Amino acid sequence: MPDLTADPFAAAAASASALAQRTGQPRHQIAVVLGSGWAPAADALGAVVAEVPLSELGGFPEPTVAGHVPAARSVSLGGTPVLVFLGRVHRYEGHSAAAVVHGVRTAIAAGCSTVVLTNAAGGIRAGLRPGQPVLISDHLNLTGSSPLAGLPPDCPPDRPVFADMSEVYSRRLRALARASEPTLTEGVYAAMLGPQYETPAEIRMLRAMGADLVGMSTALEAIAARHLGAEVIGISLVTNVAAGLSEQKLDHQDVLSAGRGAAAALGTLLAAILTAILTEVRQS
Ligand code: 8IG
Repeated sequence: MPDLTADPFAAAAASASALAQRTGQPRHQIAVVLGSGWAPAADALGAVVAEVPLSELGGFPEPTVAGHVPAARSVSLGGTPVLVFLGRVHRYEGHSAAAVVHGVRTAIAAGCSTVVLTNAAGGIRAGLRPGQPVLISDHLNLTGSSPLAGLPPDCPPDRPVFADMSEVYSRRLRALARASEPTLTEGVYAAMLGPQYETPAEIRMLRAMGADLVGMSTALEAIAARHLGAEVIGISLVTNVAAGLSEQKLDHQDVLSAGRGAAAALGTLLAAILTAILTEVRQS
């Protein structure tokens, strides 16, 4: 198994080859990363072809939470192989940026040209309410890290580390998503390192910087996917109003229960968006 730091792309290719072997699917077309609260949506994404624990693919960090086995699921959505990650790891857990984006790099090595990133987030913009899905229009990477920092020269060849980020979240895919779900609004996602939630002063700062949503994931994966030329779409589930914008204190359990309430609708939404994307691919 190639080392994640020495050559993350060789590591991703090795994981993709293990994935093909264990799922029986030589290629996948779309990758979906399910964030907090989104796991129940997995069952709406198509018939399960295979489910593989990430520990069998190499390069993924060992799970830290007992009883929870992170896995990748291969599903067939109307015959198209879709790769679904039933969870992710974060920088705040102590993982490197390379480890955080290993799933996305593996998916792209496995053939995915589209990456769908989901997360749970705090709502900063007035009017965003818990339970509401929001299409990510752009991000502020405030994590202080990048998956492109420290890459060996020419690794991979023909991919500049000074990657263009002028359209991280595809206009084309966002238009397709809005066409299939006209009530979807869009917002700018601020990615923080975490794991603590923000102070009210930090939320005022983020709002002044143009953020509508705040969370602790997604941006690094989106950067890694764009660096490799994949098209990206991101969806946040608002699970709480950001700090200082309501009377309530932020509590992880409240955040989780807001997610549970929205779970069924999220599956329907995600399946509709994937179907719209795939229909477009077939017609073109
Ligand atoms: I869910 O309010 C969720 N994740 N940083 N702030 C940050 N991350 C979050 C929040 C939030 N809510």
